[in-house]
This record gives sequence, C-alpha cells and structure tokens, in this order.
Amino acid sequence: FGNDGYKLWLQYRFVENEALRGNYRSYINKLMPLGDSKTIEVAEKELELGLKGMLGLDFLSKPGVGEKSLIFGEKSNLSKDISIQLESDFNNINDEGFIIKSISIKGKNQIVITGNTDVGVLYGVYHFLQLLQSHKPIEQLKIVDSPKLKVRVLNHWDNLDRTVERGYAGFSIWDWHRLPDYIDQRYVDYARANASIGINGTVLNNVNANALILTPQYLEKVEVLANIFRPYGIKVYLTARFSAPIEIGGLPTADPLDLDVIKWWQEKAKEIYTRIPDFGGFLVKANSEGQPGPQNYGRNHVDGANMMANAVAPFKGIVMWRAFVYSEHDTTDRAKQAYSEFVPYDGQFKDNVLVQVKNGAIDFQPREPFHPMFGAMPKTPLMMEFQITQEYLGFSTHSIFLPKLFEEVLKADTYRKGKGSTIAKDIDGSLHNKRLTGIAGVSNIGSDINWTGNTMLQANWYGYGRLAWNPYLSANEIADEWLVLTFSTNESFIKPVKNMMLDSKEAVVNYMTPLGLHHIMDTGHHYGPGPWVSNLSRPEWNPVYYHKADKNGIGFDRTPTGSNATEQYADEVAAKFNNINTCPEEDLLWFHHVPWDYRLKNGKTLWDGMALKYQEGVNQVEHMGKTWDTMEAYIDSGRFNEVKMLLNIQFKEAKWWRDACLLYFQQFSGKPLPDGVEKPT
Ligand code: GCW
Repeated sequence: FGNDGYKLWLQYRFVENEALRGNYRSYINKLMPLGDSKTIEVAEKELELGLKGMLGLDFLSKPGVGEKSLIFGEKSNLSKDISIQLESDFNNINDEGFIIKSISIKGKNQIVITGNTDVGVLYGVYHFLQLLQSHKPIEQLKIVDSPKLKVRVLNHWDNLDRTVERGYAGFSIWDWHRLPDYIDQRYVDYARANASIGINGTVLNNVNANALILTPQYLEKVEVLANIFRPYGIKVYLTARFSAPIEIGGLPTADPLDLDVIKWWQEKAKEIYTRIPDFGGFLVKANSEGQPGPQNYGRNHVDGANMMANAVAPFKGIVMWRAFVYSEHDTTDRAKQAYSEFVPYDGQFKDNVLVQVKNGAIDFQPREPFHPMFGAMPKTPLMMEFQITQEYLGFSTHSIFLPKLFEEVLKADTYRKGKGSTIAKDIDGSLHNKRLTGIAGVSNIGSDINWTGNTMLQANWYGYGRLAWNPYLSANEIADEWLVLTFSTNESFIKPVKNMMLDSKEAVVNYMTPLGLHHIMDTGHHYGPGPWVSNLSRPEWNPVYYHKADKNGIGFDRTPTGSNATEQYADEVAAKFNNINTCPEEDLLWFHHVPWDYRLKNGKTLWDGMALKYQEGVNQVEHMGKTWDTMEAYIDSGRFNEVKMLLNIQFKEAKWWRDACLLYFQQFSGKPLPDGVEKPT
C-alpha cells in the first residue's frame, strides 16, 4: 500500500495553490532556532522536513527576498525585545504550552514560536506545520495553548516476545531482540507522531506484566528507547509485576509491608533512575484476572500502591494503579466491583498515585454508561483509561471513529457536585481541585506499514492524543483536523468522509449491541457475535450473564430490584437510570430486564425495535461503503483500496452480527422479524 499510510497525519503534502504557497514562503525566509537542546534540534529538523514537503524542496536553500524569519525557542532564550511583547501570553500557558505569534521587531514582521520549555516549543512547531497543511492563514498569528492534563500516555499491551495482547496491527514495534544496538527508524517516527499530538508518555509493556522487563538486560534496552523519546518530550514508563521481587529478586514474598520487599523496590527504582533520570514510573495491574497483587498477602490496594509510590517518589516518579478488578467470588454483578473495592480508600493513596479507571464498569464495550467511580473519589486523582485498540469493536477490520465514544464519556455528567460535574472536569482536576491529572489510551499501534492495520483507525490514535491535550474538543473538530492532515483539503472529500466517520460509532453499536446490550461478543477473542456462549468456567465471562434473555424479556436488571449497581451513581443519575421511562434508551438493557413487547419511545415493541436497530447498523455500514467508493479521485489508490476492502468486510460482518443475534434472541422472543429487517440467508 505504499508509504502514504506510514506517514500518518504528518504527510507534509505539497501546497499546490501557488498564491498560497508564495504567501507562506514570504513569511519564512529563514529558520532561527534559539538554544541548542536536542529538542530544538528535532524541532528544526521537523520544520525543514515539513516546509520542504509543503513549500518545495528548494525552499530553505534558496530563500526568497526579505528578512522574515521563523524564530523558535523557549522563553529563557528569547531576546528581551521579543519576550517583553509576549509577557501576558506567558502568563496563560503552563510548562508544556506554546505561543505562536506574529510580532514586529525593529519594524520587521516575524513569527515567533515559543513556550516555557523547549518541549512546549516543539508542540508549537507541530501546530504551526499543521496550520500550513490545513491551508490556514498565517498573517496575524496569535495562538496560545496548553495541555489540560498532565500525564498523557499510551499503554502498549506489548509482550516481550512481540505479540500484542488485543493488538491487531501486526507485532509489537519494540524489537527487544535487536535492542539496544539496532535502532529502528520506527522508534523515531513513533516519537514524532506522538509529540505532534502532545502525547508525553508511553508505557512500553503489557499490564499483564512479565517481570523480566525490570532486569538489567531489559533495562539497557528500555534506556535506549528513553533516550530516543526524550527530545520529543516523551517519558518512558513500565508495568511492574507485583510479584517481581520473588521472580527476579529471589525473595520469598512480595508482601508490600515486608521490609525486604520495600527495600527491593526502592533499589529497583534507584537502578532504573540511574539509567533513565526522567523515568515516568510504574503502571500496575494487581489482583485482577489472575495477576498477583497485595491481596495475595492479605493487604489492600492502598498498601500496594503506596509502597511502590514511595519507591519512585524521591525521583518524582508516579504510580498508575489500575482499578480494573473483578473477582470470581462475587458473581452477582461484575459492574459493581471496582467501585466497591476502591471508593472506600479515597484519600488514602500517596500524592504520586493515580488510580486508572476504564471508561465503563465492564470492559470497553461499544457503548457503556460511564464508570461510577468518576466523580466519586474527590481526594484521589483518577486517570481515564480508554481503549484505542478495538478488542470488542471489530479489531482493526471495522472502521469506527472512536473520538465519538470518548467525547460521549468525557461529557457524561456524574452530578457529584451538582449538574455540570462532567467526567472531563474530574480528570482535568477542576471538579475537585486535583493536582495530578492524567489519561491513558491502550494503543492500537503495531508493525503494520500503516501502524494501525487500517488507515481509518489512525484517527483514533490522533483523536485520543488531541482529547488528552484538551478533553473538551469535539469529535467533529478532530475529524476535520485529521482528514485534512492525513488526506486532503478538498471539501468534496472532507465533508462526506467526515459524516461517515461521525456516524460510524453508532453504526457499530447498532449492529453489535443496540439498546444497552453488552459483552455478547464471541468468547476469548471477542470478535464477532456469541450471545449463546454459556459454558465458561467463570460466570461473568459468559455472554448469557450479560443479556439474560428469556421468554419474558431481555436485559440486566441493575436497579434496586436487581443487582442495584445504580446505587453507585449520584442520586440524580441513579434515579434517571432506575426509572425505565427516564433511562436513556441507548442504555435500556444495561439497566433493565425488559419484556419483549415493551413499547419503545417510537411506539415499536422492544423486539421489533431491536431488530430494526440491527438492520439500521447494517444499512449505515452499507452507506459508509458507498460513500467511500466515490472518493477514489481524491486520494492515493493504496489507501483508497485498503479502506474499501475493509469496509466491504465490515458490511458482511455487520450482517453476520444482525443475523446471528436476531436468530438467537428470536428463540426467546418467539416473534417474527418486523418489516424492514432483511431475513437471514
Ligand atoms: O479487556 C480485558 C482484556 C484483557 C486485558 C484486560 C485488562 C490486558 O480482555 O486482555 O488484559 O481487560 O484490561 O487488564
């Protein structure tokens, strides 16, 4: 498929319009880097690459007439006459923010890109290049922007043998075997792509962790990656297997209160920081799905997290402790367990601990009501965990624009401090004055040429980064940006493809899990339908546990007559979900067991309405395919054909979902398919 996909949203396509190109050239006769840090070096390189690509190869070697320069460097390296003009702007940015401004120095108009740190400058440089690629005017620039969250990380579920848990774009990009000596160009391009959207950290390995990553043999390799990423403002983090003191430390226990164990982690931290002075810290999955943790020793999450937090605290490291826990012992409702296990500990975690919470209480479903922990721990920094890789959403085959899902979650209102207590405000710290803030995205990146296995899904990596920077952005804006940078500025392309992207999320919900259905994917791999599966050893792994279809109806009663999971929400939210008339229909079967002939708001019975939703999903995918088919003229044939073939598969599989689910559920409803729903063939 060529290299166009490899270049992601950093295409630097030539600006064909001569007048516009001339206008851009007239503003940038010279690059003026200030300071000599590695970060400024990579910023200059990126400018050269981008400007040559967009404005012509000869551009910087043969500058035009005039003396207009593009000045870039951090505040401390600016000359007095410039910094004086920017004083009030500097008051409006944080350490990673940037200013891009047209200013006049000694009667000459110049463009300055600056920030409090060189990394801020680099973010500004990427933003500037994006302006040019989007054909925006640069006459009167005055852009002042800062990230709203501090820790903006990718989580790679990458194993040391290069397989990737729930990864669908080839193998891991980390070539552990050939590190530390062999430096794959991908590492650099990975850093560029992430820096261009403001991602400032990466957890290299799977949360189902292998303790070997903490041995000197691997740390030597990790150190090399950290050195590559550093100029790009990207910190390296590792997952820490809780039982590492036993497995690689030779201790008899991993009890977090044991003095030898405490010492082992302290020394391990020191060893890591000696190699990597800006190491970010640890991500831990403990006492979840068989992973070891403090509970193995009769201790709790606070004991475990704080012990590790103490080890990294002297070096300013953090611990991201995951709240994705559910146990085989309490089988009434898996959705309730994380809240019950964590909320009582509010206020007990150390200052450098973030509790990392998945967006919903079950597991990355096409649609889930928001996790009740959000808003409910005012004294604990809660970090959002989104899944960019599509474990339950058709892997990298199905095209879905996830910023739609992310936006829905971030805007959800927890009501914990009255109306307007949105999740975005909890995670950016403003709701409860939290100092440490963060967000994690489980990466969809692999060794495929186009990184994500499907060009359209690059938008989810991009969109995640943008929302990590500013959780108040809309999916609509993000789609616009991504399409322009990735493909074309032509409105005849942008408009229809954007609509297709914005509808894609609901299409997937409709053909997989409409009306609040969830976790009915086939077992183990989670690809394709499997609502009939009922033979797994743990009840909460079986789809039948979630849909509870019988001849009376379908759905999981989570109201007070059922599991009462709704009591974990603020009163206003619980009341809304509990009442079948006010419960949003998109979440209906998440919270209620509903009779087949219950009347939906559109007057249809539940059975007819559900069948029509499945059909609607199929129709939407068909429409997506038809839209894409008319786009051939606007983009390269490699990416065009790739997406076309994938949309064809998605269409087939949407029908598979519809037919399988309706035929299965029909055994319980005992009703015929309504008009408008295609009969299974
Ligand atoms: O979504 C589930 C996945 C597991 C994953 C786990 C988790 C890394 O099925 O593959 O393990 O969640 O988030 O820890």
